[in-house]
Amino acid sequence: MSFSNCARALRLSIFMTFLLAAMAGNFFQDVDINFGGPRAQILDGGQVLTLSLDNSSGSGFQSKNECLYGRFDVKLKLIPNNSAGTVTTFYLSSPAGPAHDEIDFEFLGNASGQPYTVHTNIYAQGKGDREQQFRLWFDPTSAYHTYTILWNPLRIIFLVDNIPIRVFNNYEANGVPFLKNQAMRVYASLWNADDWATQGGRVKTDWTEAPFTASYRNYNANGCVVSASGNSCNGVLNNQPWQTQGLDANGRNRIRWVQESYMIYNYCADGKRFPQGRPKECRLPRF
Ligand SMILES: *[C@@H]1O[C@H](CO)[C@@H](O)[C@H](O)[C@H]1NC(C)=O
Ligand SMILES: *[C@@H]1O[C@H](CO)[C@@H](O)[C@H](O)[C@H]1NC(C)=O
Ligand SMILES: CC(=O)N[C@H]1CO[C@H](CO)[C@@H](O)[C@@H]1O
Repeated sequence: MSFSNCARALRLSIFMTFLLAAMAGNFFQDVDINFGGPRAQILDGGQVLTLSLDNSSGSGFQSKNECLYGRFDVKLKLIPNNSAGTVTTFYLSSPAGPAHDEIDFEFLGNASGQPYTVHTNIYAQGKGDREQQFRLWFDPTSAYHTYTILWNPLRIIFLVDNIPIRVFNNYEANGVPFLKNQAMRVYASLWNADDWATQGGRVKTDWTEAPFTASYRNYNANGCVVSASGNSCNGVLNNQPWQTQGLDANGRNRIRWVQESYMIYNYCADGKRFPQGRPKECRLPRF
């Protein structure tokens, strides 16, 4: 191979490596450990991040970037065996404050052999109270599965292995606040919540089994990054599929299947909680 071919091959391979890194995400480049110090570990050259919890602290990470809209994917393998009392999370949040926005995926642990609960919630301008909970159709502790938060100007979609489980439509025109003015960071954490998480707080964390560990990989944030130099989407919001994504007929069939078979709590169906009437979005089309 001549020198110039070689240089070209080298340039090409550097370019390909960069391209793959940009597509696959790399925890060293994309996130900061924000609590728990050495309980959070980045492994395999940035491909895997483990969080652990012991009797003195949990741990967590946050994205370096803040986004206004995006598609955020991660593969997650939850704590095996007895995870009672623990909560593992993957969520978006704007800075804390009385009008903050937040989109939550929380995984509530359980005693060995008992099912995890997937807890979801959405805070718009400081107000949450929009919980929906699900069981999973697989064991989330035996292998990695993909959990996705998709957030565009039209709706928010929660997906598990690319199957939509929940949609929150933009019903601003009907007076329901939507998340559209505040950029958010991605967060993930593992912490002790044995005062409420498992079977209403009756089953406590068994510290003799600590440390508890959950593993994340294939983190991929594809969003409009907001920084001092502007917005990376430059106001263009239709050049990538996620930016206008909704549910097609297949997606609607799948979300119906999930909600009929695996939803275990829906705030919209909790009449006791809303004696003055259910929230407005609950009276509008679900997807
Ligand atoms: C925490 O766990 C360690 C190791 O098992 C143990 O030595 C220590 O006493 C525990 N601390 C508390 C506050 O329970
Ligand atoms: C744990 O298992 C019990 C019994 O199957 C179930 O009622 C509960 O919803 C499960 N999840 C949590 C987080 O408690
Ligand atoms: C430490 C422990 O109890 N590990 C067990 C967790 O559960 C798997 C099967 O679900 C067992 O193979 C491990 O021995």
